[in-house]
Amino acid sequence: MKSVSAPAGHRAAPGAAPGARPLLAAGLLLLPLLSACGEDHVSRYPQTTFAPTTEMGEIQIGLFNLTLWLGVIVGLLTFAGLGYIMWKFRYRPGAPEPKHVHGNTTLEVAWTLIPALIVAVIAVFTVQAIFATQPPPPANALNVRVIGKQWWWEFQYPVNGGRDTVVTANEIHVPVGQPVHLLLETDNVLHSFWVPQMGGKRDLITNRVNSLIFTPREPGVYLGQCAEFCGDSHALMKMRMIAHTPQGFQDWLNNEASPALEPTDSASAVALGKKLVTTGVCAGCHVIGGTPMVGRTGPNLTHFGRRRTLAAGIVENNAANLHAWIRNAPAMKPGSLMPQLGGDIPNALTDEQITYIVAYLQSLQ
Ligand SMILES: [Cu+2]
Repeated sequence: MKSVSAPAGHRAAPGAAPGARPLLAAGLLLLPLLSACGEDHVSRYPQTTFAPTTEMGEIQIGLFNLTLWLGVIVGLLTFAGLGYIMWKFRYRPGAPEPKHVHGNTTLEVAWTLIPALIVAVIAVFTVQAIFATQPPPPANALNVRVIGKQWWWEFQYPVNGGRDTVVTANEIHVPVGQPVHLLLETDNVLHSFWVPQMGGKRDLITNRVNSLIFTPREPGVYLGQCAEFCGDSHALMKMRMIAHTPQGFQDWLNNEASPALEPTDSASAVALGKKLVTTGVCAGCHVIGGTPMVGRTGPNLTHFGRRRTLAAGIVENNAANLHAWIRNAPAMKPGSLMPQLGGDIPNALTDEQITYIVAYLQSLQ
């Protein structure tokens, strides 16, 4: 084949012959799959489904790989056949006209049976996976009630034999080595719980409790988010799953079950902030254990200072972000039920007052 130079500005990779372009394109298409094998894959793509850490996730990636490779084989065979036929019966000046063929029973039976067989194989493994990933809740499972909100997550843990409940938001803590049984519900629209490395997503449906059971294996922080369009800030409805050692989890749970610490110095910024929070506008929507606050619209803030992020995982939980959030939450999260509280509105909190509130909330460890 005679080599032809590509026009300027329209070259393939340097040194690549024009015939190498289809190969290059195929390589580029396979790149995401190859990058799935890299060491830093999870740090580059924290919501990856290619690095499962539970049995459920492994079963699901197994199904994906099965259908992927069957598809690759069928695709390669089809294009090889197509290429061969196009080459063999290409136009040649003066050649006789090829024989006309109308139907071929053997071929037609073959290309009906083979796909049916492939689909049957996929079906057997899929049905197996459905049963394997939806077992009845094991007796030793940790039950966590998950409630989808617009746009954040509430997590409830029964403690003291079910007499009390630990309520937290946006960061779900679990122990490794123990099955976790999530009881998923919503008090508004549809949402979907999804921490990709833990396995598949499951919907939160109005007037129904769905369940999701998996056993975390590796301690760590896993990113997740709502996977069902649920309104203005659906894309800002993130969460973190923190998998602890069993002892680490118990320590966390014991701390969560205790009331918030009292400010030690009654003249401090923390104490001034506590007064503003517990007697002011915050009390209408939030609860802080150990204070008279009873609001149920917003997240429970009893140990807010320990959370890594705020506003359902969209920004780091630090003083500057918290200040900006309290000042004007809807500016950070469109449609937020938390109203603008500072800035240019009637009866706004002053920046100084917000600084005290931030100090108090950060002290809630
Ligand atoms: Cu949602």
